[in-house]
Amino acid sequence: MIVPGRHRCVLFDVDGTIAETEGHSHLPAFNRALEEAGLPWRWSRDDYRRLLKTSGGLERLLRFAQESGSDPDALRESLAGVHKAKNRHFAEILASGAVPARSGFRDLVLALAGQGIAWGVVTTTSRSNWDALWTHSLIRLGLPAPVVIVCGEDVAAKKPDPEAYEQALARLDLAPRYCCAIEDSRNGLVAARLAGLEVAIVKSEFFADERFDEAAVVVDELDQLLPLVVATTKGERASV
Ligand code: XBP
Ligand code: MG
Repeated sequence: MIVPGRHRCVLFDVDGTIAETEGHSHLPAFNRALEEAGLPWRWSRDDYRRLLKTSGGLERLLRFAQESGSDPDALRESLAGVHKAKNRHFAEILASGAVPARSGFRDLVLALAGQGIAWGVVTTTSRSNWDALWTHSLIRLGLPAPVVIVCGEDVAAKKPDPEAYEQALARLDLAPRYCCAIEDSRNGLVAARLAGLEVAIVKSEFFADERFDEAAVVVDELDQLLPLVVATTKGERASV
């Protein structure tokens, strides 16, 4: 699926793909922000697994409000405040160094770089969350910087809409056949496929049981993509 000689850039999703941010940081950050706001809602891991079907933290809060019998429109302003506080807590958790990159991420990006393949970021999380992950977990890995970064604020429609991937391709000025995507969720898979990209799925904590039929390959860890990329440098078949 990763094709040296053709592919110029591998586009990485962030949450769940580069790092297990959802359970380790977004979920506790949501619960801290809800408590701080004086709301009675607390989310368990099972609640959060279900709520994650909705991309976007604010959208997730609005959905929960509706499910709880509240009027989401009446709560939009206060929930926007809760969401902002959630991202502040998220940054604090990241600053404690508690959320490393997933196993194999560093080696994979370096192996790609060794073949002249750049990497980029296509996420529908907030830019501040990407910045926190980069600053507190990724920068120390000594990687080349991503050549494109698309975040939630850059798009009108979040995954599974293809807009974020289409925007990345437009900024790179590349047709889909010159790139591929690595995702962990069905929403991300659908977004990338609708933008015309081949997709590798790396299973993550909350999405491991989703349907990934349209993926070119499904692995448990990023490490499993590495030998296939390295093999291609030895002149073997250039396809993962
Ligand atoms: C990420 C999301 C985000 C995060 C929370 O989607 O859905 O909403 O869970 O971030 P993907 P925000 O991994 O598919 O890009 O609160 O900043 O939205
Ligand atoms: Mg994800």
